[in-house]
Amino acid sequence: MFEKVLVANRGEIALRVIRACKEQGIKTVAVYSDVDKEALHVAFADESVCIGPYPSSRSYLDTKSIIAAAEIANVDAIHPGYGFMAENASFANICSECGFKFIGPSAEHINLMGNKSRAKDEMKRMGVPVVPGSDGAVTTADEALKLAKEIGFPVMIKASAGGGGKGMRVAHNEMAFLNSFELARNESMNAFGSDEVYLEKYIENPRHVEIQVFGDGKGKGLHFFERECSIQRRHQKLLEEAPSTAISEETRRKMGEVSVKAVQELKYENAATIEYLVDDDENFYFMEMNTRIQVEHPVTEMITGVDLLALQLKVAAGEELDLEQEDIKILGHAIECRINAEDPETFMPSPGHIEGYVVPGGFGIRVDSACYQGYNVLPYYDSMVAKLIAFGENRNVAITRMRRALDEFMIEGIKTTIPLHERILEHHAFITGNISTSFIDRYFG
Ligand code: MV4
Repeated sequence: MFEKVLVANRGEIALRVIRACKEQGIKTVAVYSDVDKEALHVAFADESVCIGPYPSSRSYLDTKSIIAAAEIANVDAIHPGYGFMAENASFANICSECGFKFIGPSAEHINLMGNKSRAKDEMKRMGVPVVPGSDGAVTTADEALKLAKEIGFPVMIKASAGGGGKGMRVAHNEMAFLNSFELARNESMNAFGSDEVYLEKYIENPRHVEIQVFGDGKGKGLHFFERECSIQRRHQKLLEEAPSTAISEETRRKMGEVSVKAVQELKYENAATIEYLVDDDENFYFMEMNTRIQVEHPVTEMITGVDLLALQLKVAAGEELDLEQEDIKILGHAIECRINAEDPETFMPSPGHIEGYVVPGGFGIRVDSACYQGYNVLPYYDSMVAKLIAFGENRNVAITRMRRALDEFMIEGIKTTIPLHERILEHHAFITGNISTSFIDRYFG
């Protein structure tokens, strides 16, 4: 096992990594920007190194500073968490070249899955169902229109370099298509520096269901069932749960099977999430493969009882993946509420000083947060202040427990989305599991 790991992140995920390291007897090194010296990840780590000023480009996204910190502290490995460096293939490469194990997949796998059109082709080749559409990228408007007519309207135009909803357009008919096509190409060029796009049949009102997977890099793969992430606003997830209310045992088995097959064939190493769109008939279609540990990983940990961060460290250190698919079972139901420092009505950021902070607890409750009373929520970083996770033997128990915990949670001095979560959890459509990606727009828009 590693002796010392550098955590190239901040906030709750930095704490999550440090906690996993501590439990395996691994020393930890925190890195921080000058505005983060009061942050809890600095206090929790064995050592810390300041890597620059607050613009992320000069600290948490600065490869040279992070590598210099790793050299100074003499670590064996670097954990990127999520966001920042987590899906940066060049960073993963430089880590290896400098003799630091990147705790994640190979740069090649990050690269492959970063190109959404290539990722889709590769998945299709491995027998994973994909949305009908163009095979690979389309370049000319003539070719695109011809293809769109073959696919049938409505059609979606997606940026190859996109993901997470950026550079996407829907065209409902032939009239609107060419304009949407040009808009999508321009948007994509401006956002990603590439105007490569591909086409797909548009799936109305889908659900977002994703499979947690793991590979040992030598052809062994495992899945940890699904997470339902349909409750989103502008592609930001608000609440996630596991298992999904949308799929039958049969679909669950199929989604797990094809996902594991892909991981095995790719010889993928470490944690990943395979995202699918699911329609009302439970057809599922590959959307994206995220090559990192995700924000919502705790719901999977709670329903399976497996520490996914510990598993990341073990696999990266070259230890055997001593777990078999039959040993991974769904033991109950878990829900995660992402609590953001935002106005719950307008979603405007609400950074500032936390005057009072009382976290909920009790049976089945978990809080992953890097906040404390007196902490200053900074305007420079994302607004998530806590993840509240409730586990119960079934969905109703998890809902009841979450409502009880939201009621206990006191965060004073800033606005938070706690009241929004309370309203979601008492909504009839949510309680009956009747949710899709339109839920927030429809009921809270
Ligand atoms: C789609 C789709 C409908 N049809 N693709 C949004 C994020 C990006 N990863 C893919 N997305 C979508 N792709 C086809 N062919 C609808 C969405 C979509 C969506 C997907 C998941 C969760 C929320 C969403 C909100 C709007 C649109």
